[in-house]
Amino acid sequence: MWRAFRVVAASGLIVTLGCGPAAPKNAYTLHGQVLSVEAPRKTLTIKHDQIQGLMPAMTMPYTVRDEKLLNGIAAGDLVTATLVLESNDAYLATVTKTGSAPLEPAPPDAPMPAPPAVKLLQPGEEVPGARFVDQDGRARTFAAFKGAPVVMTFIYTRCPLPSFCPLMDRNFAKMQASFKQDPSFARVHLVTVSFDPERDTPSVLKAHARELHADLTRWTFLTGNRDDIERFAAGFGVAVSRAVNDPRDITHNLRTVVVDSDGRLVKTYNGNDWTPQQVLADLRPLAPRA
Ligand SMILES: [Cu+2]
Repeated sequence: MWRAFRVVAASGLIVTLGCGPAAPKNAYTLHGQVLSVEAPRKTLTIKHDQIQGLMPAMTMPYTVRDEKLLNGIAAGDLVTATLVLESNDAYLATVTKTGSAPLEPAPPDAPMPAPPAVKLLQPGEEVPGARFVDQDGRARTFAAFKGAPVVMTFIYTRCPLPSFCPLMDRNFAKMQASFKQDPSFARVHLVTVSFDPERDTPSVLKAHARELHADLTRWTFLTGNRDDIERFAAGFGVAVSRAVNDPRDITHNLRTVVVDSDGRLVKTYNGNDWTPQQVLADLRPLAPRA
């Protein structure tokens, strides 16, 4: 009897899977509350619970490919959504409203320091000095990169979404490959700064660099004192917030900057939709004069 039942159950499972829409391989279910909806950018920010097998509780912006999924979804809605991860992208394939709840006001006594009151650097302005520690544990200053154009971005290695920090890494790896093929980029240096220095220690960054096949003579990974890094990063518009009760819950934006060989800001890219080709075009006029 028991054996027969198991066979039926097993075949029932096969039938269910076989008849459903092709389930994406890397699909995860998330439950959370919508904090904001940005329809023009097909984006909604969701504060969600742990996603089993993928990431801890987190507040993240997620995109949808089908904007109709955002119809009727508003801030405060409780939702269940399907997050699909592809090697180069992440998007929500379903968003289902399950209820709604008042949005939690920010706790009045949140120990989160206000974002450092840092003036946003303008093109032509010199990047302020800052101290870091590199992937080999050596003290580095930003000023030491002077003499070569620099492309710099800000990430954390545990970022779970392929379209965020890991995309910055992939773009940098592509640029590194282009630099090797074109002598006019011979002296350009890549710099990746982690804004999660507690976890991104020099040895973690070193392993990360190895995974990316980074040539450490051309690409430096920096960590250091968290407050110093946040202040430095804020000058470029990088905003990082960490949940009060779970500092692993990092919400962040993306900024990638081009700095000339005199250490002056040339250009800032916001977000994740810049391409290596755009940055190479920015670098061409900066190539060091012979
Ligand atoms: Cu990230």
